[in-house]
Amino acid sequence: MSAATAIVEAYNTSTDTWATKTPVPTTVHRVSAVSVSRKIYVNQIALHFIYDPTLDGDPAPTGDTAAPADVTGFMATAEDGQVVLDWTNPTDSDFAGVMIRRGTATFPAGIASGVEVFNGAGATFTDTAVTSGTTYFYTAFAFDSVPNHALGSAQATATAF
Ligand SMILES: [Ca+2]
Repeated sequence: MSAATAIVEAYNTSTDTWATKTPVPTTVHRVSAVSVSRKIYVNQIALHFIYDPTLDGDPAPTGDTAAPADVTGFMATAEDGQVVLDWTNPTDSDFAGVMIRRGTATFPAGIASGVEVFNGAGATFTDTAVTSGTTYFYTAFAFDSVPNHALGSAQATATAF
Protein backbone atom coordinates (compact mmCIF):
# COMPACT_ATOMS: atom_id res chain seq x y z
CA MET A 1 0.00 0.00 0.00
CA SER A 2 1.40 3.37 -1.01
CA ALA A 3 1.74 6.20 1.44
CA ALA A 4 -0.95 8.85 1.56
CA THR A 5 -0.04 12.02 -0.25
CA ALA A 6 -1.11 15.37 1.08
CA ILE A 7 -2.24 17.90 -1.46
CA VAL A 8 -3.36 21.46 -0.97
CA GLU A 9 -6.57 22.69 -2.46
CA ALA A 10 -7.97 26.19 -2.45
CA TYR A 11 -11.58 27.20 -2.64
CA ASN A 12 -12.58 29.36 -5.58
CA THR A 13 -15.48 31.45 -4.35
CA SER A 14 -16.43 32.59 -7.86
CA THR A 15 -16.89 29.07 -9.26
CA ASP A 16 -17.82 27.41 -5.94
CA THR A 17 -15.28 24.63 -6.46
CA TRP A 18 -12.09 23.32 -4.96
CA ALA A 19 -8.97 23.28 -7.11
CA THR A 20 -5.56 21.80 -6.45
CA LYS A 21 -2.89 24.42 -5.91
CA THR A 22 0.04 23.62 -8.20
CA PRO A 23 2.66 24.33 -7.20
CA VAL A 24 1.84 24.30 -3.52
CA PRO A 25 1.83 27.92 -2.38
CA THR A 26 4.86 29.01 -0.43
CA THR A 27 3.23 32.07 1.10
CA VAL A 28 1.84 31.36 4.54
CA HIS A 29 -1.52 32.85 5.34
CA ARG A 30 -3.59 32.62 8.44
CA VAL A 31 -6.22 29.95 7.84
CA SER A 32 -9.81 30.80 8.59
CA ALA A 33 -11.30 27.35 7.88
CA VAL A 34 -9.99 23.84 7.30
CA SER A 35 -11.65 20.60 6.23
CA VAL A 36 -10.18 17.23 5.34
CA SER A 37 -11.49 14.67 2.86
CA ARG A 38 -10.18 11.34 1.61
CA LYS A 39 -10.13 10.56 -2.07
CA ILE A 40 -10.27 6.79 -1.78
CA TYR A 41 -9.68 6.11 -5.45
CA VAL A 42 -6.21 7.62 -5.39
CA ASN A 43 -5.53 7.17 -1.68
CA GLN A 44 -4.96 10.87 -1.21
CA ILE A 45 -5.87 13.12 1.63
CA ALA A 46 -6.92 16.54 0.47
CA LEU A 47 -6.38 19.39 2.86
CA HIS A 48 -8.90 22.13 2.22
CA PHE A 49 -7.76 25.56 3.31
CA ILE A 50 -9.77 28.69 3.15
CA TYR A 51 -7.41 31.51 3.85
CA ASP A 52 -8.22 35.11 4.32
CA PRO A 53 -5.28 37.32 3.27
CA THR A 54 -6.86 40.32 4.99
CA LEU A 55 -6.27 38.65 8.36
CA ASP A 56 -2.57 39.21 7.86
CA GLY A 57 -2.96 42.60 6.28
CA ASP A 58 -1.63 41.33 2.97
CA PRO A 59 -1.76 43.71 0.03
CA ALA A 60 -4.07 43.02 -2.87
CA PRO A 61 -2.78 40.18 -5.09
CA THR A 62 -2.33 42.47 -8.04
CA GLY A 63 -0.67 45.71 -7.03
CA ASP A 64 -1.85 48.97 -8.50
CA THR A 65 1.07 50.78 -10.09
CA ALA A 66 -0.94 52.97 -12.45
CA ALA A 67 -1.00 56.66 -11.58
CA PRO A 68 -4.07 58.74 -12.30
CA ALA A 69 -4.00 61.23 -15.14
CA ASP A 70 -2.56 64.69 -14.55
CA VAL A 71 -4.91 67.48 -13.59
CA THR A 72 -6.06 69.66 -16.48
CA GLY A 73 -6.59 73.38 -16.89
CA PHE A 74 -3.94 74.16 -14.26
CA MET A 75 -3.74 77.96 -13.95
CA ALA A 76 -1.87 80.38 -11.71
CA THR A 77 -3.29 83.88 -11.35
CA ALA A 78 -1.39 86.60 -9.49
CA GLU A 79 -3.45 88.82 -7.22
CA ASP A 80 -2.41 91.42 -4.66
CA GLY A 81 -0.23 89.51 -2.17
CA GLN A 82 -1.21 86.03 -3.34
CA VAL A 83 -1.29 83.55 -6.22
CA VAL A 84 -4.54 81.72 -6.89
CA LEU A 85 -4.26 78.22 -8.39
CA ASP A 86 -7.15 76.49 -10.15
CA TRP A 87 -7.38 73.13 -11.89
CA THR A 88 -9.68 70.26 -12.84
CA ASN A 89 -9.07 66.90 -11.19
CA PRO A 90 -8.79 63.71 -13.30
CA THR A 91 -11.76 61.33 -13.46
CA ASP A 92 -9.78 58.19 -12.48
CA SER A 93 -11.89 56.09 -10.11
CA ASP A 94 -9.06 55.78 -7.57
CA PHE A 95 -8.05 59.45 -7.70
CA ALA A 96 -7.24 60.55 -4.14
CA GLY A 97 -5.76 64.02 -4.34
CA VAL A 98 -3.25 66.46 -5.73
CA MET A 99 0.16 67.47 -4.48
CA ILE A 100 1.28 70.90 -5.64
CA ARG A 101 4.93 71.86 -5.34
CA ARG A 102 6.50 75.26 -5.88
CA GLY A 103 9.86 76.40 -7.20
CA THR A 104 11.35 79.85 -7.67
CA ALA A 105 13.76 79.09 -10.53
CA THR A 106 12.25 76.12 -12.37
CA PHE A 107 9.15 73.93 -12.29
CA PRO A 108 9.54 71.15 -9.69
CA ALA A 109 10.25 68.02 -11.76
CA GLY A 110 9.21 65.43 -9.17
CA ILE A 111 7.50 64.92 -5.85
CA ALA A 112 10.76 65.60 -3.99
CA SER A 113 11.56 68.83 -5.86
CA GLY A 114 10.73 72.33 -4.72
CA VAL A 115 8.42 72.93 -1.77
CA GLU A 116 5.02 71.36 -1.16
CA VAL A 117 2.35 74.04 -0.88
CA PHE A 118 -0.80 71.95 -1.20
CA ASN A 119 -1.85 68.32 -0.66
CA GLY A 120 -5.52 67.50 -0.83
CA ALA A 121 -8.53 66.65 -2.92
CA GLY A 122 -9.71 70.18 -3.69
CA ALA A 123 -9.58 71.97 -7.05
CA THR A 124 -8.28 75.38 -5.96
CA PHE A 125 -5.63 76.75 -3.64
CA THR A 126 -4.50 80.25 -2.75
CA ASP A 127 -0.79 80.58 -2.05
CA THR A 128 -0.39 83.52 0.32
CA ALA A 129 3.25 82.82 1.27
CA VAL A 130 4.54 84.91 -1.60
CA THR A 131 6.90 87.87 -1.99
CA SER A 132 6.02 90.72 -4.33
CA GLY A 133 8.10 90.63 -7.49
CA THR A 134 9.01 86.95 -7.23
CA THR A 135 8.03 84.54 -9.99
CA TYR A 136 6.71 81.20 -8.78
CA PHE A 137 6.65 77.95 -10.73
CA TYR A 138 4.04 75.39 -9.72
CA THR A 139 3.73 71.71 -10.69
CA ALA A 140 0.66 69.61 -9.84
CA PHE A 141 1.00 65.86 -9.22
CA ALA A 142 -2.32 64.00 -9.06
CA PHE A 143 -2.16 60.80 -7.01
CA ASP A 144 -4.26 57.75 -6.17
CA SER A 145 -4.77 55.94 -2.87
CA VAL A 146 -1.55 53.85 -3.17
CA PRO A 147 -0.22 56.53 -3.75
CA ASN A 148 0.98 56.54 -7.36
CA HIS A 149 1.79 60.06 -8.55
CA ALA A 150 1.09 61.37 -12.04
CA LEU A 151 3.99 62.65 -14.12
CA GLY A 152 3.44 66.29 -13.30
CA SER A 153 2.89 67.69 -16.76
CA ALA A 154 0.48 70.24 -15.28
CA GLN A 155 2.53 73.38 -14.71
CA ALA A 156 1.68 77.03 -14.18
CA THR A 157 3.63 80.16 -13.29
CA ALA A 158 2.83 83.62 -11.96
CA THR A 159 4.69 86.65 -10.62
CA ALA A 160 3.38 87.89 -7.31
CA PHE A 161 2.72 91.62 -6.81
CA1 LIG B 1 -4.11 53.68 -9.70
